[in-house]
Amino acid sequence: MFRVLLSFFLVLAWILPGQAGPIKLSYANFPPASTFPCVQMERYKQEVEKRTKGKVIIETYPGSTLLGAKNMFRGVIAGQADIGCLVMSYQPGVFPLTTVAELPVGFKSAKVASLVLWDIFQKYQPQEFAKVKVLTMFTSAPSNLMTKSPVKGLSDLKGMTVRASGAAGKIVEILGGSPVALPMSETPEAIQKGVAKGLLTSFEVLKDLNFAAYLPYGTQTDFQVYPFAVVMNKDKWESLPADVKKVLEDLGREQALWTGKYMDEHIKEALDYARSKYNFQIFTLPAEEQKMVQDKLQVLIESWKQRAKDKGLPAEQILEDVYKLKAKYEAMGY
Ligand code: 3IO
Repeated sequence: MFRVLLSFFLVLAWILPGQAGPIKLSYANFPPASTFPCVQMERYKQEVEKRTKGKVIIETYPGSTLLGAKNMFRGVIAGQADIGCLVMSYQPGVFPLTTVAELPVGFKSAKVASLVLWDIFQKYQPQEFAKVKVLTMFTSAPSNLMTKSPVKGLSDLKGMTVRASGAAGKIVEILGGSPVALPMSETPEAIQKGVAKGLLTSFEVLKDLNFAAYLPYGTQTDFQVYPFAVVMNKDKWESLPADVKKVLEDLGREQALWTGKYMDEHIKEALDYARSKYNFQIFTLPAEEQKMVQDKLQVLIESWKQRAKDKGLPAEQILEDVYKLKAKYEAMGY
């Protein structure tokens, strides 16, 4: 009798944790906790936990502690993390459709670019994300140069090693610099060791990764944005109850907008910090060079179109939608 009871309780103890108690989800991120992809991750965690009334708990892993930048997508597909945050620009060729968002189409804010990216994703439901559930997407703010020595014109950029990935790397190359393609998580070391003498990304890293201490000069170029996706393991997604799925579905666009807004506002704060603490100085390219740069960068749009067409995507239509959505959100005052 005792043995029967014992095995009964053992079986119960084995079953119960799977039934009761909150659903725990791990969320991996590649850059340090101070950076905007991790700030949005903490906000996402809080909102999900609040809206599911504690039914879901998200455990966050910033700083590549669970998955790094380069194995984020694979790792989430394989189930090493339930959720992961990735940058499409870090894996050339893997995201032929959503890399439309990293083209130099003249985005002026992260808010507009993030909403455009989300809408394009929703409309085209690209095959490149078929193996995961996409929870949200957003972008960095338009990229600017941060450098060890001032870049007041294109001649100053000649041969300069500049950390930039994806389309940003191609921009550096087209303009005569020498791109160093590394994810943001490996950039502080590259800058400190002098492997790269500059950086092409949004200005908020001056504060969040303290790059202002190493790179006291800026050039306002507003080139392109880096597109991000937050993805969930598909089996994990399918295992979630309907009410939890609804909370996550409802949060997708809202999170894109929140993150874009946070990014745009945080940049002002970071620039104030860099100016007052490190006397950070910003230059702009001469007007005639700005025009020339715009013309030279058109080749990126053409080559994206060709690659997209090769993959059977309606490239012209996608690009037209990008311009239309951008104009729409700009007119709405975003
Ligand atoms: C970025 C990535 C990680 C942390 C902060 C960041 N700010 C802008 C980006 C965009 C990006 O992916 C990159 O590599 O510049």
